[in-house]
Amino acid sequence: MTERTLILVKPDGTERSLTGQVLSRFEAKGYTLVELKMLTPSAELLAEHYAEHEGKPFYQPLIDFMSSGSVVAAVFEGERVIEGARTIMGPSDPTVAPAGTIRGDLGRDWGEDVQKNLVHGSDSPESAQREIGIWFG
Ligand code: IDP
Ligand code: MG
Repeated sequence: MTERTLILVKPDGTERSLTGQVLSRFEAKGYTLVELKMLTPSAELLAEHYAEHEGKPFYQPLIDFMSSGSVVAAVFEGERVIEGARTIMGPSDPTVAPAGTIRGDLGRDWGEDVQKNLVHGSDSPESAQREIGIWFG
């Protein structure tokens, strides 16, 4: 099967009415949208999703932020979509994310304990399979 990745439009993205702009970048690149839904995720779901970050200083602020509003969860499909989506997103810190990336063009630092950077994308085939199971299983 063609590669798949989990994309999330985070609560800052839905709150700022940027859902369409964020998703359109993956579509415009040529990847295929195969699953889509909107929800306010529970702390339990987010603890599973972000298990690798437990114990880090930004962990609880991250869980609080991600459960604070609507999240749009999507699955995109295509050859090398995991790597390609990460390129489109840009690095985690929106202040230094290059222009042309989602985080670089649409994100900024808001002086909070967690970086609000609009979008999540799986970082490996193992993560993608695990995360798609969590959000769409
Ligand atoms: P990623 O989303 O680019 O894969 P991760 O390292 O997996 O970045 O971190 C998950 C999320 O946690 C980030 O997208 C960001 O919202 C937040 N985060 C990561 N590192 C920091 C940090 O050093 N300070 C504040 N928030 C952070
Ligand atoms: Mg990550």
